[in-house]
Amino acid sequence: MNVRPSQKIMLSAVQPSHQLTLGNYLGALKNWIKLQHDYECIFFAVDLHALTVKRDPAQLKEQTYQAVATYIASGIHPDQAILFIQSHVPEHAELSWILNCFTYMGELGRMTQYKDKSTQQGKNIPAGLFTYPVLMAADILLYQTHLVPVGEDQKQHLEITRDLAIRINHLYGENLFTVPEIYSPPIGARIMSLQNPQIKMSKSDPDPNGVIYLMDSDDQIKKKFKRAVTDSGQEIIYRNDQPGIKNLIDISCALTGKTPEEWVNQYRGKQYGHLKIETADRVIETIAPIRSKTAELLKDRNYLDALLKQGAHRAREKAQRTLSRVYDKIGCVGGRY
Ligand code: AQP
Repeated sequence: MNVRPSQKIMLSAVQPSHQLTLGNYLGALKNWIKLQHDYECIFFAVDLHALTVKRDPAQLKEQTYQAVATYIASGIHPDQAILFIQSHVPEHAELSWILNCFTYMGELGRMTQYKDKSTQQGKNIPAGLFTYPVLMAADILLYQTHLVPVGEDQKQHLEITRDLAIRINHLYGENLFTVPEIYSPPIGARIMSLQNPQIKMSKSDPDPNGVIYLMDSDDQIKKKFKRAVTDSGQEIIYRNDQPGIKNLIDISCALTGKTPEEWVNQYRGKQYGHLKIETADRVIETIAPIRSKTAELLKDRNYLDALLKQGAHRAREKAQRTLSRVYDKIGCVGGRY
């Protein structure tokens, strides 16, 4: 069956595990906004995913609202996209259990994010950290999603999602699930920490100086860029063995659409300090309006609650359609929906 682009589903989400970062914006949100007119869009805050690590309940609630407000403040159209909170749609957890029964321990054990996060966790690793990619597969397959825009770090989880869809479709002889495509931006898919350009910029980095949060003040942003770890050379070049400088150029490219060569030419004969200060200015230009719009939206909880309620309702209609087909195909007695 041919599907017109307007009928295709684009879906993506962010964990409200902390305030959103410049990495989340450049690797994910900016692309949601760019692509939103070509798809029917589903965006949500994955609070159940955030539970894989111990959280302060009040903070998790606040950051969940903040994530949704940031989507809108960044440019997602709230009257067009389906916006909701993952735990408001119980079908995610239901499908996740079913998918767990089709997922192999070996494939989950190979996930880089599991290896990294379980090492940080030490003893008593929650099972949820291990099965996280299965819940993510449920998030996506529930809506017969065509396209998932994500940063580089989530590509491996998307591959498992695709494998599961293909495996289950093959077992039940029918296209139960749409096999989703991955969209990762050519630049900006992996923004690195400003303090350690060998690791990605992460919301939950214990060193806040490495992370630009979208709610950071102009002053904080300037200070963080000023302190950014650069390399021992003098020249501004774009090379893997100069990861600190490369990261600053990548940030400028992702913000402006210019190429690394254009920035290198622009900074010929200039010093690292110029690049740091001007990258901070470019970031502030983008982030400051998002920050103030987010703060404004957060003052009106009634508006956000009404929007999220409507979003969950629209999402459940779609989710229940998939889930009832799945129950039927795998042998559970139907009739519930
Ligand atoms: N540094 C990054 N560069 C580019 N894209 C990034 N993303 C995350 N960090 C970067 C993309 O943002 C989307 C939402 O990510 P997530 O919140 O679901 O989980 P994550 O990938 O684990 O993000 P964080 O910031 O590192 O969170 P914590 O510290 O809580 O684990 C995804 O599309 C992701 O690729």
